Amino acid sequence: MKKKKALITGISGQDGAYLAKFLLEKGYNVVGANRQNTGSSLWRLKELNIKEKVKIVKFDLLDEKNINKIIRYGHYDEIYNLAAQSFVDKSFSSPVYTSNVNAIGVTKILEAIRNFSNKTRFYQASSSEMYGNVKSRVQDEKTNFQPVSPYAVSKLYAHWMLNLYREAYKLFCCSGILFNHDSPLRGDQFVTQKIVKDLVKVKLGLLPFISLGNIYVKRDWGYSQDYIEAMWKMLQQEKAEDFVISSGNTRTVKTFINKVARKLNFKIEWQGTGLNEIAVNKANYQVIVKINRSLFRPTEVAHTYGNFNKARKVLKWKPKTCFDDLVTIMCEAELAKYK
Ligand code: F7E
Repeated sequence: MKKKKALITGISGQDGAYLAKFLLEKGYNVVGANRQNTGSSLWRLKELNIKEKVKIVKFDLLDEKNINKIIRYGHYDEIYNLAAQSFVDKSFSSPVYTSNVNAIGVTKILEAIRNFSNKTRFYQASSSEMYGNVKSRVQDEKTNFQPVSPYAVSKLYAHWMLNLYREAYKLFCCSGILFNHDSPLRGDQFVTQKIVKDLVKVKLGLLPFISLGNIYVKRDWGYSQDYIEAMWKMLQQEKAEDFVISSGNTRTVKTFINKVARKLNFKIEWQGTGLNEIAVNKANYQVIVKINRSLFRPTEVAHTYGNFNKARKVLKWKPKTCFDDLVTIMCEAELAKYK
């Protein structure tokens, strides 16, 4: 049987790397699309021992000609668009760039598929951020969107555009509304990896304390490796649809800190409130967590909590890794770097 061929944009990111490994194991011919042509951005592929197995092509979501060329001549069975300006905080300082990449860039891909490769199945990485400050406690595919960041607005634009192309041109395209998902390959700028890395440094005496923003927001956190399987499953269905992919649980950033601290054998005590809240290491009364006003976002999603029932029923998907295991996996991977 002919090998399936897939293009993964954002191959250098956490999900891109795990998805590439997953598809290679399924026997796909995997092409990775990357903005930079340099090897250093591909460290995650190296870490997973797949760098030599993936062909890399230069791809830029700002460049329509480049997108048309890659999609027209690539003859892909499946395209996974994981490339994005994915930092919510950065989207407040770079709203135009964020929109060009996350919103208009996706329209360029949809146009290229429609014009040159209309049998290609397309997966778009949508985000739970799109729900914003919606009132409902739990969010699913029918929940209204109320975005509260330029990032969320840009992702919502792409989500609606994809829905339009599916309806108007009968393209096979799916939007995966993924809730936060992390792993040892997560970038340092995201809160889970920042907490793990910095608290390990504090433990080893390499950093006095860690600074954080709003620790009372709640997030539905899952494990990236579980979530990429759902992306693939969406493209194997008879009918193209959108799916919420989540853990079905929600916790505060503070709970994440407490779990990591316990895992690293810190006994901590929280003192104070608001910007003066601190966590103290009870062994030596050193302050190890401080709150920093500059790390708060202008507007913030208070809580995310996803209902993945549709994915459970249609895709036969459910998360395999619980919150505690995610914390353990991330802490152990970080500690192993110092051994
Ligand atoms: O923040 C709070 C912060 O940056 C989580 C992306 O993959 O998931 C991710 O977006 C929460 C936020 O992820 C710090 O305010 C407190 O409420 O890890 P994060 P995110 O913004 O939720 C969604 C689903 C995506 O689609 C995105 O692409 O933690 N927080 N203190 C902090 N966050 C950071 N980064 N740094 C802090 O010091």
